[in-house]
Amino acid sequence: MNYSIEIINKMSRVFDKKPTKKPNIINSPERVNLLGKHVDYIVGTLQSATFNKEIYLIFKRNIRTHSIFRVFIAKALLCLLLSTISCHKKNNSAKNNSTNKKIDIPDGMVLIQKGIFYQGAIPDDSFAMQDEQPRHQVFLDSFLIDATEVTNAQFAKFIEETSYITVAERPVDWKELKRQLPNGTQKPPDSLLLPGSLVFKESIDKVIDLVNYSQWWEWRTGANWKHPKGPDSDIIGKEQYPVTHIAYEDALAYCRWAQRELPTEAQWEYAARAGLDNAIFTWGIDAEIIHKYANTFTGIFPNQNTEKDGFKNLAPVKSYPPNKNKLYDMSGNVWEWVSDWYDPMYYNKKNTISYNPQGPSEPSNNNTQKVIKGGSFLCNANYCASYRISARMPSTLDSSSDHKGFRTVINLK
Ligand SMILES: [Ca+2]
Ligand SMILES: [Ca+2]
Repeated sequence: MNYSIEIINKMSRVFDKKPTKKPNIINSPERVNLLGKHVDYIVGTLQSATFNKEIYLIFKRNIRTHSIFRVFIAKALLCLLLSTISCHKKNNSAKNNSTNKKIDIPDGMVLIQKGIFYQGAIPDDSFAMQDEQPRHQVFLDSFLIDATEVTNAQFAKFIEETSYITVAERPVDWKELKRQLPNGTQKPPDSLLLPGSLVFKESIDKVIDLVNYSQWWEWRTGANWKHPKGPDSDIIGKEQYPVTHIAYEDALAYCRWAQRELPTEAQWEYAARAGLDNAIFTWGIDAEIIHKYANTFTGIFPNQNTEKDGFKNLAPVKSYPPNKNKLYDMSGNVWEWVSDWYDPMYYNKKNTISYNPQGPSEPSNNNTQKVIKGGSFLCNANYCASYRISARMPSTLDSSSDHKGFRTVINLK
């Protein structure tokens, strides 16, 4: 069975429903995954402002004190004002105190207080895609979230206790793959369905065009979380690196074991924004200082990596300053699964405030993909620029690669 790049691209257009305001998005491995990650192998080888803005009442009165009576009225109003504010603060404090007393925050997690924020791209974000707009108000209850991406050490503990086998360590499920392919696609030889995962090629001499993503993505037999670059690689000494090659069900399995959940997209974005209402990035709006705050692809993607941020590949978690919520690597390093189904038109349906939104109730148009957030060490301004807070990318559930991981939450309500 031979697939030409043209056929693959044609199939890609059929499967891909994501609006493409910018053609550069096309290099994403998730595009590859739209065809089924294994097909790529076949191709590649055969060819608020938080407004937790609690709304403080501000009483403004111009009281002129020309008479004793007016002075009396002024004092009475002042007392009323002070007692009101005092009462409000007491209630707020009591809530926080009682919340803090009740909540046992596990090591490595951060409490995100309930609040309201604008989800989606700010109007001035020139990189914003159609599916990030319009931004809309969302209210969220308090929750706990991992300060870092889940690390190899954390995932290893899960594996040790459960003997769980990740999707990338299992033979390719032809029935599942077939479901993602055009009718009539013939089953490839079993030798092509051995366990493996997608790996970014680190040495690329020449890039013919930026549409042909098979130039830098490769299906590698034997690649998985313990062997990120293939059978000859390992994670020894990389315990504090984010775990990779995680498919959606792998992330869910870890969450069940840890008694956690994946964040919703709204939770992830609220936590990443950390009250910076008009920011594009977790550190503000200045794209020129990205190398100080996130592990991305500095230089010209995909073969001229300047390593200006200090890392050509993955970085250990906490290698860069946290955002204002004390969360690390919400921008870059590895993509992070969230629990929402991907629907490119989802934000268009938002014309009132949403309360704890969970995303679409079901996949749209048989588009069985979940959202991933934050971009990775492969994101670059001349391509996906998905290290922006509001950026969203669809990913098929069985897809895994060496730049995709996750973090977890504990819902408090
Ligand atoms: Ca980098
Ligand atoms: Ca990340």
